[in-house]
Amino acid sequence: MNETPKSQETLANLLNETRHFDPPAEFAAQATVTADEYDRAGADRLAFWESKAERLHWAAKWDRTLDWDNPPFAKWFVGGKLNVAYNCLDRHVEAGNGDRVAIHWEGEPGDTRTITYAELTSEVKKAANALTALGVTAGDRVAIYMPMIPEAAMAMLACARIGATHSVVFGGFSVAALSGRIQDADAKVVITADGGYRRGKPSDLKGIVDDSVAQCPSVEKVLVVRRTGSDVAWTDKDLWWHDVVDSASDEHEAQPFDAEHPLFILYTSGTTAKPKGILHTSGGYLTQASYTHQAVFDIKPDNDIYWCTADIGWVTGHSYIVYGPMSNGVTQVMYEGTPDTPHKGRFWELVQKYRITQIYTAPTAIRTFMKWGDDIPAGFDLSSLRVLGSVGEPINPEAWMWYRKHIGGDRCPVVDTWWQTETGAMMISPLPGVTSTIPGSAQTPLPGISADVVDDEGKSVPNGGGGYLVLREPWPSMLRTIWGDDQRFLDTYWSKFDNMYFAGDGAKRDADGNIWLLGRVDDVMLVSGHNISTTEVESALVSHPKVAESAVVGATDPVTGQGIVAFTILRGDADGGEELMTELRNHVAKELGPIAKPRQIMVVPELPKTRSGKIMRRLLRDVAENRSLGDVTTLQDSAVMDLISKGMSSGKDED
Ligand code: 6R9
Repeated sequence: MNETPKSQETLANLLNETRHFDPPAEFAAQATVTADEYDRAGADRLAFWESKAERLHWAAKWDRTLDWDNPPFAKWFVGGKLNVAYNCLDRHVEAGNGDRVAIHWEGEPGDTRTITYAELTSEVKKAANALTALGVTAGDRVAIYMPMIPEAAMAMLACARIGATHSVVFGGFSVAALSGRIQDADAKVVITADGGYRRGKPSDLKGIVDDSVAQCPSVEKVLVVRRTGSDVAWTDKDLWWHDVVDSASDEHEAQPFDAEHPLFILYTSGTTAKPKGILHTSGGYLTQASYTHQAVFDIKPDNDIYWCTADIGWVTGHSYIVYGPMSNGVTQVMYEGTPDTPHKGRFWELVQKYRITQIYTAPTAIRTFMKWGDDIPAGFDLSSLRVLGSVGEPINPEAWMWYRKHIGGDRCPVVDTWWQTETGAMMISPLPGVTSTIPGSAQTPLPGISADVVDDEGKSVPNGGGGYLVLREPWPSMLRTIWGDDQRFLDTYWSKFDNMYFAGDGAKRDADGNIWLLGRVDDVMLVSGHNISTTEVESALVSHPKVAESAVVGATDPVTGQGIVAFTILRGDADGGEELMTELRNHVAKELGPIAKPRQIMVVPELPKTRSGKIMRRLLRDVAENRSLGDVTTLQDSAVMDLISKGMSSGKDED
């Protein structure tokens, strides 16, 4: 990792100079969180986190902030008791904000629902009573396999309310993925829907649940929300949500649970191997999800209309649709469908319609919008926006600049937030109104977080150096273990370095100490003895005006060890002939040095991604190496791999 082609300057060089954007004075003047947060957290980290825990309602206060006697098994707010759903719902109603809209929901076909905090509280109470009547008790696991409808959030909160541990499985996953996750968690109940709308068509969720449940003897009941009205097969385990929830009482007193009570399991496969059931608990998780949401988006619950475009089946949906925003009592927009249905301006139409103030989306979406053209967002009034967030992958400087200019009107701070399913909440991000932002860098650990970049020996690298991203101190929303597999938890995250959490990402520090993420270390390529990050080559390609998106992998090369193979989506009507391929290869060589010149560039119409937008480089490596494809269960769209094999026949360039 230490010897990238032109070392630390490369990403900054893509812009010729590193640009800084100071927070506008008016924004800074009204910012919720100020620069002294860093000082307070630095002076006494545990006292800082206690002050953030105090933003929540506790039925019993903790007697110890952190128990780190048996690392890496942390306990936060030991002895404290709280109810997570009460914190997200009842307390806002009790504070007199029951009439505030919790969710402006927009279905893909254009149907809408407006749900206030009072209504949401009442629905969750009913669902909690219904689950209890089905025999679900504290500690049981409930699998949730849902489209993006309000009942998905209600189901999660109902579980939280009764102390059941939810395991949300993304609604695009296959029978193999769903049944494996149900079995691993030994779930007692599954909550699903008859379908949801995506790209104009109802998806089939119930059929996949039926085939999965047939392999999962632990499942006693399946609760089905009617969304699309499609015909569905019915088994003797099935119950309609509207039959059991609508008739349940809306009186339910939330019982407090221990701060370390399991809140949810969320499976993460990364892009390889058997999925890991990441376990999160209650008090510490909610403390950090809530605080980071408030601080990083400058949340003002009285005025803001916040929108996170993630799916609820991704950790971003857990922390920044359900637990963060709702604990802060903010109004949010929730959208069921895809950005291109019925037209490519759908997102911007929603911003205009609801006067959205914060948007949180992924670089892959931003690059897609760039590809679709500047004129699309230009056709809508986006002047309500105040903060723009990015998450999921490194955001290349070009996409960052486009986001700032074409969505944010050069007015809104852009916050690039680095975190993981495992970290539970944001860890590295600018603070709007405080940080001078730099396109392409996640920059600084948030207050109370100690991230570092270290070398092979675990020593901090100086400014200008590169290495591995680690977290040196426990944080409140950290994963507690891998469900049922403490050993794998130790091996995966805690064995590479002593007393440090290894995130699996490469990173470097620029001359000013800002952190730049370089992608997963497993993706780093070794070309003629030089470590080259896929992110940097991708960024270099995307900085060429004719390239919309790119994914880079290393393929075995008899001469250089690995050769760089790039899969590229061109912008608009660019012609992918030989000449352009040569131009692109030279462009990378110019930006990063000749060693980083791709051996081969293939023009493709799509890239294989997970639903959270992460490129499945493993599959592209299989293509580049001419191997048969490995496990594709987490692929967002299986047709993509056919498109790629077709796309590969055009635009091959090997000299
Ligand atoms: C929240 C989420 C985690 C991995 C992480 C890293 C990549 C996420 C990023 C980022 C660079 C950012 N990642 N945010 N890389 N800059 N702002 O994405 O969780 O799905 O578990 O993925 O995503 O590689 O290690 P998860």
